[in-house]
Amino acid sequence: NARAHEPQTVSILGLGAMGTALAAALLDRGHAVTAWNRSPGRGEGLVERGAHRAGTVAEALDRSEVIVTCLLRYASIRATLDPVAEQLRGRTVIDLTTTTPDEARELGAWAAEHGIDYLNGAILATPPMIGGPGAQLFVSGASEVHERTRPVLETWAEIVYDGADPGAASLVDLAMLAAMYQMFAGLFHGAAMAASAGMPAADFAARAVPFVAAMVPAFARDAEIVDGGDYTVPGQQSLHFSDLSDIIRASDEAGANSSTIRAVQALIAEQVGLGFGDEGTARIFESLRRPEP
Ligand code: FVH
Repeated sequence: NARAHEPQTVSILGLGAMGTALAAALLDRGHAVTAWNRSPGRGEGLVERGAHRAGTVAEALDRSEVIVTCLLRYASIRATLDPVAEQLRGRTVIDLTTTTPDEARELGAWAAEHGIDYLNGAILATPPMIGGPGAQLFVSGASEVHERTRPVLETWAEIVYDGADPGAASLVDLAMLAAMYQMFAGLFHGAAMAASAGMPAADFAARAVPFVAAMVPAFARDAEIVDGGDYTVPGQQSLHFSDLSDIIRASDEAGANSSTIRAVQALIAEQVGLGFGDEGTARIFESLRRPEP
């Protein structure tokens, strides 16, 4: 429980929507915050709530042992931290910018080279959710750094520690976002098909949301089959039975863009073509675990 810990001193670099929310949550819990942003006019209200506004990155670093970066992309982290690498020696950087796993690993190697403790974090929340229920933060990097910074991390969200590989938190974050975006693309495709008959998207949503919500938990069983590696487990729908050509024809007849459903059909066809048509649909995983043929 973050409230049970001593107040910490934290510098936040990057006062976009997320950086501002992170700083505000720290202030709410009594931590001392120094805030810096590349351009003026961001981080509204933080000074009034008690934050110190640093005019330079160097000044922000001077004031805290723990430095949080919440910037836009990997290049912006390096542009901000490279010039102050020596000043960061012996300090701790928690990077909450969205990065790929390899970018996080590269940043970890850069930090180690300069004697900087580093933790990678991936936020699964919108700015208004920070500090409230439902916000999650995946972190990875040295367990000692994770343990030591936990009072700060818990100010923002529920923490899931993904282990010592700095890239791990980014990998799980982006894997979950990949799943989410593809699920939404499927829903929009369904709405586009229904729209051809004049159905408003809201009406489609009212019927599709409960259906999809009821189907999603089945993924947990599919996942067990994937982990077991035996796709012949009884009770599954077979790949032969999962032919999607009716759906594709209906989509074409509706004049909708059928590319998303064709992509799923291609994954099924790949496994059927390899002779696995009698096995369960969870075998689609085998088409997805490698690059496209
Ligand atoms: N907002 C959200 O819902 C998502 C939730 C999931 C995680 N993301 C990630 O958080 C990072 C920051 O997102 P953000 O929402 O705060 O983004 P912006 O409001 O656009 O602010 C961007 C800040 O980055 C600064 N910045 C950009 N480029 C540079 C640079 N080259 N050097 C220094 N700072 C830079 C920018 O500064 P300025 O443009 O105001 O000067 C803002 O402070 C992000 O990785 C999300 O993927 C948020």
